[in-house]
Amino acid sequence: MRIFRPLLIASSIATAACTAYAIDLTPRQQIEARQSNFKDLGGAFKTIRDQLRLSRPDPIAIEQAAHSVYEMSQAHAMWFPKGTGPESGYETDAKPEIWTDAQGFASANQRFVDAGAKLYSLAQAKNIDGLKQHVPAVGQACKNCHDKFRLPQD
Ligand code: ASC
Repeated sequence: MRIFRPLLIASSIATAACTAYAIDLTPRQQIEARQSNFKDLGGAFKTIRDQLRLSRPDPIAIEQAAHSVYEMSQAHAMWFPKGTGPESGYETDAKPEIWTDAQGFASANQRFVDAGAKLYSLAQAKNIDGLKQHVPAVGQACKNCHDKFRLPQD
């Protein structure tokens, strides 16, 4: 076991460093990270939609993208710490309602959490027909939140 101890310690330090980093982001860094995460999320969802349009969708590509969507669906409520709305003075489409209607935001979030989990489980099962049926529900979960909590897009 001794051989492995340095590795364990190294990985604990790395974990602690990452945690500290996430907590120490400034509002501006937090907003930029959030915007970049949403681009990744949109990209992963697009990969799935594009694959499902092909005559022979690639189940591995779908599963990888669905895993990304799933992970981001689990994490994304944490991308909105207090102080990262328009009051920060930085450019953001996040509406103040995210924080003033925390319950509404939590329930919109939960809808996406559920849709993301189902998406990933269908992808793991390589259930192409099930995915085709479920993808619109995922899009609706995105839209539901955007309609209430994101500034209208031009
Ligand atoms: C996407 C994406 C969104 C949602 C939304 C669904 O692919 O980037 O924001 O789907 O358009 O209505």
